[in-house]
This record gives sequence, C-alpha cells and structure tokens, in this order.
Amino acid sequence: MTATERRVPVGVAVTAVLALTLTACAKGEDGSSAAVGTGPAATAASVQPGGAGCTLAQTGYTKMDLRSAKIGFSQSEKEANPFRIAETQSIKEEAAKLGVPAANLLVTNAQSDLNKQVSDIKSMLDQGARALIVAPLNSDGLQPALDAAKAKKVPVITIDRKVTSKPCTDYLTFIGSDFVRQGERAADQMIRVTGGTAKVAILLGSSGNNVTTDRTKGFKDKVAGSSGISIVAEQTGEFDRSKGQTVMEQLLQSHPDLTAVYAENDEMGIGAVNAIKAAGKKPGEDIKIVSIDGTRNAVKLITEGSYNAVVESNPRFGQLAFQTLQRFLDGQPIPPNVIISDDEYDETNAASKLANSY
Ligand code: GZL
Repeated sequence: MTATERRVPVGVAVTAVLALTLTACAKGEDGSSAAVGTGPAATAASVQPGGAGCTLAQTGYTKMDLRSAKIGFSQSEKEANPFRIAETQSIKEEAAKLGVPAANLLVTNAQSDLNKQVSDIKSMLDQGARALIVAPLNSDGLQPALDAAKAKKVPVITIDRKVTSKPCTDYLTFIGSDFVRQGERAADQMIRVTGGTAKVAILLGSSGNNVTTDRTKGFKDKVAGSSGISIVAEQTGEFDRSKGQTVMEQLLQSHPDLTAVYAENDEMGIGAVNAIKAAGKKPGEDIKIVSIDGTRNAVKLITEGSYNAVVESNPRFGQLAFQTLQRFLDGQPIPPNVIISDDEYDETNAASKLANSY
C-alpha cells in the first residue's frame, strides 16, 4: 500500500456518490481544495456500489435554499484537540464560502457530554435550524435528537463518527473515514518502523464510539499476522493529551521493556512523547510511536525524528458535507456512507507534506 492511500471508485456507482467523487476529485488528485489557508478538504474516496440511495422524495422533506436557511453544526468534543478545531473551522469556512450569513450558522459544542449534545441539537431545532450537520460523540444516545429533527423534517448529516441509528430514516448519511483501515495502516507503519519486532502498548481512544473500536480492531488484526509484534498493554487515554501522558507514565513503569506505542489519536501520542522523555528515553528511537489524525504537532515531531508515522484522519468535512446536502436537496440519491480518503505521513514525506497537516 502506498503511503498515500487512494481507492479508485470502481463498478456501478450510486450517481450521487460518483458525482461527489468526481466533484471532489475535480479539486485535484491529492484531495487539495480551493479552501484558502487550510489543508486539503476531505474528499469521497470509495463509491458505494448498489443501493438506490436516499432521495428528497423518499423522505418527504422539502427543498430549501441553503444560503437563506438556518443551518446547525453540533460539535462533540471541546476545541482543545486540533482535530476538533480544524473540523469546526472547515464547517464555518464552507458555509461562508457558500454565502451562508454568519448569523444563520448555529454552532454548538457538547464538551464531550452526550446529554448536552442532545440538548444542543434540540436547541438549534428550536432556533429554526432547517438542516443539521452533527459530529456524534458516541455511536448511541442521539436518537432523541434525531427524532426531534425528523419530526420537523430537518435533514441530518452525520460526520466523523458513525451512529447506530438508521440512514435515510433517522439521519441522511454518514461522511467519514474507514477507521478499521486506519488501524491497519497504522499497523503496517508499526511493522515497518520496528522491523517487525516490538513490544507494543496501545493508547485507546474514548469508549462508546466506533472510531476506537474500529481503530483497535484494524490494528490488532493486522499485527496478528506479524509474529514478532506483541501487544503487552492497552489502556484508554480518552483521546486526550494529558491523559495519554499519565497512562504512558504508568505503562513505562509497569512495562519497562516497551519498545513501541500505537496511539489511537495524535494528542495521546504527543502525551506519550512527553512521558517517554520524562523517563529518560528517546521517543522515535528507543520507543517508536505511530498514531492517527495528522495534526501539525505530531507531523512536525516526525520531521524532528521524535515520532515515526501518522495516518491521517481528515477532519475537513465542510466541503463534502454541504455538497452532499445540496445534492440531496437537488433530488439526487445519497448513499448511506460516504467514505473519505486519508493521507499518511512518515519520515519520507513529513517535511514536504507538513502544510497539509492541521
Ligand atoms: C475521528 C474522530 C477522533 C479523532 C480524535 O473521526 O472522531 O476523535 O481521531 C478525536 O482526535 O478525539
């Protein structure tokens, strides 16, 4: 698999996704986007073969002009993690580019509290939101909010994490990464940078969402085929830098023979770097580090030799989310999953691709 993974759309495609893919690819092979001042927008990578997709007529929802309607964005976690900052910025930038007045874009942040995310969404509906883009905190628990949107015939696009509710019935579609594949790609990098021999600790993401489950599954299934790699510990750092550092400090005490860390996001990986240094060891050398996201801080550490590889999880959903919403309003069929392509950084390209990180 090349460092930058691209899955070419194959076979008969649902028109909407094919058009999305073509539209997205029109932005350039590397997924680069016209958005000024930010890295490449997320672009649809795989085409969902088969299935008729979800249409406006099927849902009975009504057309609207996105430039004059109130649109709500529900963010899940606090804006401390660059992933969240870039994600929210992408939504705001795309809305502005489309001519949505700032007053018409309602933005809330659930601060990692599921009940707050439900009330945030209901509040935006009460304020007149006609369409919603939601970054779910968890895979379950949003149904009351989705039901409230359905009762008002407000389409909901979920981005970033998948919910267990029903596409086209409870929400329109999911736009996000293939997280199992991200875990596999991280494993490939781990096998490469360790020469196939390592005692690995996993810093797990927060529980209750498909991202943690899938990134763990992808990584474990892939390293299972590499006899020299053993997973000696796994513990959650809640996708948080300081928790990742604290957990890593503990793991270094309990497993002094650790030689590698797989962190399920960059923030925890950077926390691990701090813990490794405090223990008098060299991160990136004595202990290899592979993580997922593509934040500027982590990619910069690769260029400095203190980090080994990062699989991107592109948070810039703005362009694709609004494109998908517009295609739905134009009567086009929207597939249940729009899977985006993610890049990858290692010692061979981190310096040249640093500008793409966030
Ligand atoms: C992935 C997203 C994850 C990021 C983490 O789509 O849900 O949550 O990888 C974030 O940085 O906490």
